[in-house]
Amino acid sequence: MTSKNTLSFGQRASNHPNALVKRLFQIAEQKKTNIVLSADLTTTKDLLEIADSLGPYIAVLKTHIDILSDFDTSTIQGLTALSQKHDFLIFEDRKFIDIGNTVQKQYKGGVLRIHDWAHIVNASVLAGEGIIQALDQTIHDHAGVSEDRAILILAEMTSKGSLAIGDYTRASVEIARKYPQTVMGFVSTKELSSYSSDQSTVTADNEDFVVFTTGVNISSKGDALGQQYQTPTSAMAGGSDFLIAGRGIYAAADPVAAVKEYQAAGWEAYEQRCSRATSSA
Ligand code: 5BU
Repeated sequence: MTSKNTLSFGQRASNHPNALVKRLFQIAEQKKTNIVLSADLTTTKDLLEIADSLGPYIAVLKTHIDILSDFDTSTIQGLTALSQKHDFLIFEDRKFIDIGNTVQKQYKGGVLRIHDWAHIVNASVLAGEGIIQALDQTIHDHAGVSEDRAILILAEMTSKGSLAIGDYTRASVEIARKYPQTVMGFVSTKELSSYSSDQSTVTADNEDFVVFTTGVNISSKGDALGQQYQTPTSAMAGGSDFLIAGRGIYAAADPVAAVKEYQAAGWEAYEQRCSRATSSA
């Protein structure tokens, strides 16, 4: 199987079976951005302010909704309104990691009601396939919004000493292949379509997983707690599609200037990849 990621987002949108992925590719093409802002702010006011000022330059806003000190319904109303105003998707970086039955309750219910508002969520397959089955079932149970919801499997992590490697990463790919309607791709440091230990699970011709790469920073190599960064250019060279950046953007002296710099770097690398593929075809 060859990766589809040398095609343009527009081409991938027209062939893609998943409605939310089509929409994501269309947003990226229209706004000329493959930036996912990791908006790790801890009050609703700060979160909504940064989402409003940087919204025009991003394709997706990634949240950690449980780090807010004042979460309430106005948080979600505000985020949803800004997602419509600026045309970005919302990705709750919840990293579900429990038995399926518990995860369904965490996804649908509780105070956070994540399924109501997050277009994208992510999950680890450490506990096995049941977790993806559970999320997939919840999405399918909600006809009407189901075409607006998708899952990323957390196939690798950026932190030093991460154990999300090797067999774990291969299992992530194999499980993803079984849920093409709801698993849109991976959070990983690179493109993973060649990862598989089991040839029987391979490989529909139209398979086109979307790769979200976190740990992206233009000016830092890491932090004091094990985070490891790569640049937008190196992430794109590894086959990433969407670049997740947090402190490199929102903690910059001028976040609007910073997001524009990340947007330009990510988009230039994307266009170069497409044009290299065209000229070698
Ligand atoms: P930063 O400020 O760009 O370092 O923030 C990175 C964000 O991405 C932060 O919200 C993390 O929780 C998230 N993250 C990560 O850093 N590494 C990973 O492997 C995964 C998520 Br999965």
